Amino acid sequence: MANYEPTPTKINKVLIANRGEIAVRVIRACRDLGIETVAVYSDADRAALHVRFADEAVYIGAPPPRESYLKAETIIQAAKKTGADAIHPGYGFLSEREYFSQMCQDEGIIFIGPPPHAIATMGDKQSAREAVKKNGVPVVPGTEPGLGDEELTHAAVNEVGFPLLIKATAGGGGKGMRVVRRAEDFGEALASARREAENAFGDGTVYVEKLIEGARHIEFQILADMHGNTIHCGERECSIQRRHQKLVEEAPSPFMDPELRRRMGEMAVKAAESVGYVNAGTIECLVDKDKNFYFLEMNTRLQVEHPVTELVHGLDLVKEQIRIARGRRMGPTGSFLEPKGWAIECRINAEDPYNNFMPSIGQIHTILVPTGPGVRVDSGVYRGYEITPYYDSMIAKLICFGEDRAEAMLRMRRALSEYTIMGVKHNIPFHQNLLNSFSFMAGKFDTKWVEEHFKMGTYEDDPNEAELETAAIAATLHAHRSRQLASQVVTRNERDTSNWKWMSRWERMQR
Ligand code: MV4
Repeated sequence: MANYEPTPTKINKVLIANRGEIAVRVIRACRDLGIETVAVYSDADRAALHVRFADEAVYIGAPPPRESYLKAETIIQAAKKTGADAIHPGYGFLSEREYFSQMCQDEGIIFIGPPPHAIATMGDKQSAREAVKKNGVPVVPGTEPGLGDEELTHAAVNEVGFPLLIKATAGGGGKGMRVVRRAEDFGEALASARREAENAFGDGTVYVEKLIEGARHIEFQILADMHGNTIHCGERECSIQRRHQKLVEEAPSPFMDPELRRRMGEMAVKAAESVGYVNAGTIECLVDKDKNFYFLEMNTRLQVEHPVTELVHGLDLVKEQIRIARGRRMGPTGSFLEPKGWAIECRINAEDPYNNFMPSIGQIHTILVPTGPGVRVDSGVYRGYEITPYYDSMIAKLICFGEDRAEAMLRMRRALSEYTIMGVKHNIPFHQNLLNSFSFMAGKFDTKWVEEHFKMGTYEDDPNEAELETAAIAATLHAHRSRQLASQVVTRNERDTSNWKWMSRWERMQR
């Protein structure tokens, strides 16, 4: 199906069309493979780590993405000028633009990612639904493409039923989504979803799905080469999120069992095959309490959270991407890889968890980065680095590995307590609170849990630890006072429990 030339081609130099930690990550894989690298940078990134680590760097414009990292033509020219024979798009920016994959192909530059048609089909949420459905993949019951307002309303009321969800066809990130619980609210919700989609994507097309409540967000990593091999590399649990921003991911999912993994993995491979997918991709699924699962969408790029998969499957996904793009057979064989051990990733954002996750800018004047057994840090910052308002607030990913979930969590607690960042506010205290939360420890959470049940500085989800409440209140007061004293310093989580206490809670919970 793939219309790529499957004879191996050389890649001697890669241009990375991205910035920050992911650009650094890709440069590292290239270095490991002996491939030269070209960074691109905006005015805001002159002193960025990806510029320092690459062999060459090309200036591409002003800080706003539209004037630099989204300028496809300028980036292609930079590749030609430096003699790069391939482009890695990272995530975000141009990574899921069909035209960029096509432009690379037209210019004889290897795009380290999927072919244009796979990006296009999966980018349109309705054509994605139709494509995978034809291949026997379960989707949430919903409406067909091409319905006008009247037909859509009729189908919503008479076929889908309530509660339901209106979604934007061009969707993503929850934009243009509306929950509707009563027939009389449908008309208004439809109009406002259309308006929002039109504003966000320039396309007001929407469709309707049955609302799946209390579900978990579980995604499968896919690798496909040009020789017809498509495999999955297990799942990631991504339910710990806030306003469609993931905060913590883990692999495997605490909710998974081998039989469910086998069935969902098979489904994920079929979904990727339905569009002739090539390279790395992710199948996003919803899984309800009864373990019914549904395809939601496919992300046609390398994801932020790919390291947790790398750690439990012992592979380097960026190396595999490059190998696949060269027309080689992928490294891993067999259609299934069993996870070994446990990995958790905390996204370290320059956001204040005590103030509604408000983004913070400024200079990092002090930074101590954790290391030690089972700790990996993928970061784009260093001492003296200036965090600007132009890009997203994620400054690093802290990824911990252990033999089992408890060891991974204990190492994460250790690493979080070592991590010192001063000069900007950051969300390390959020992660520390989360790792002490009973629901998180028990793996009992869904996609709404952080927004609706988790509270900073309390253990209120914990029925057995009422005695810690007082300490928690004292710590909150202390934190508040300290913030008044030094507004750009986030205080440590002073009421942090000892590992002995943590382990005894863990053991109580396993019963
Ligand atoms: C859903 C859903 C419930 N039912 N579809 C959110 C963005 C897009 N990726 C799909 N999303 C959802 N689709 C049906 N039929 C709930 C969500 C959803 C969600 C999904 C994954 C991760 C976080 C989420 C947070 C809120 C809603």
